[in-house]
Amino acid sequence: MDSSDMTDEVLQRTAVEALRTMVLARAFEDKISALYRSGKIVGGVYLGRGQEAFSTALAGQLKKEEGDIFAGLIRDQAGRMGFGESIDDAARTYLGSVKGPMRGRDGNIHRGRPKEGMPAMISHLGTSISTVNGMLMGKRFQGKTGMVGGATAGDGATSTGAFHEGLNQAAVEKLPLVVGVANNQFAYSTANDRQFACADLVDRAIGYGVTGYSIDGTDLLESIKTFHLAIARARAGEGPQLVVGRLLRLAGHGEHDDAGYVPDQLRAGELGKDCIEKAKTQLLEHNMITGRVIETLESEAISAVEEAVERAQGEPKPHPSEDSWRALSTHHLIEGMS
Ligand SMILES: Cc1ncc(C[n+]2csc(CCOP(=O)(O)OP(=O)(O)O)c2C)c(N)n1
Repeated sequence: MDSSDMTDEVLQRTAVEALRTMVLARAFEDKISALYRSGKIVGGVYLGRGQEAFSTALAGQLKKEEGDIFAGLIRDQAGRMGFGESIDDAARTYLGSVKGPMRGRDGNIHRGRPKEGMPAMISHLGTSISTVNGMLMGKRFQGKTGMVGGATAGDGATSTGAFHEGLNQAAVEKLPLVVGVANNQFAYSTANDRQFACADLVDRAIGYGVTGYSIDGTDLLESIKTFHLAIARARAGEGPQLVVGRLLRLAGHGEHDDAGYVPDQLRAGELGKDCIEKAKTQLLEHNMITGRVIETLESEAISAVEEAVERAQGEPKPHPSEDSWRALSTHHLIEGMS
């Protein structure tokens, strides 16, 4: 099995859909950033700018209707949308609307729809691996087969005990897990050379006994082909797959951070290239898309974001005494209580 199993037609369809998702995620995050700067968002705002290609190349190729799972992190707006999260779900959570999936009670990025295969994000780095393991094992115990679980981690998350335990457990259990490690060179302000001593994080794959891939995470087509192969192998029972993408976050750790610790040389180099601009050029060169379609994707994304934000802004916040403040981690969330 190799990535050439992907026909030109499927590659083109996947790439155009991925670009649509990337453009939508960027438009949404640009809007959220502007709202944050004008004091309209409570809590922190963390963006995935520069990581959209890698994120959606994984999640956009998972099939939630077939029982797949995706556990994204703070840089995975594009992945969430690629997996099927609506702009309304995202906008309502940032703006505290009671109509959002967390009913306006949980912060910004801590949202999900577990019943639909998307667990709410846990901040503790590395823990999403064991969350997905548990969901996959649960399905296994129910006799369900054929699904894949995707999880993401930053370079910093790979140094936690939770990451190690999760990946080790997935390898021992031969779970159909695909982990996308977005190596954006920094864990907050700590650079790679202060985080780990191996040459490439993919070197760890052999220690866990899992298949590893090291790719340019700013390259959409390379990311799609690699995740296509990794997902197919996981689905075919070949066990966990670890994909490490080299990239750079084109934002601060959060919108409160000016990322002054990122050297200009790194920003000016290959990793500092904007994956969306790169994808547009790539798709145009391969005759997969026209300039006109790109313009349409962009204008549709801006309108859809404006409409969703306006809707969420007009909706009520949770009522302090009349609404239930029961924790959303109960079975009510799992069962899809709105
Ligand atoms: C176990 C744990 N330790 C520390 C933190 C605080 N923290 C939040 S984000 C972050 C940096 C994460 O870096 P990385 O995993 O590379 O992801 P990135 O933010 O670069 O996408 C840290 C240290 C945490 N959330 N969990």
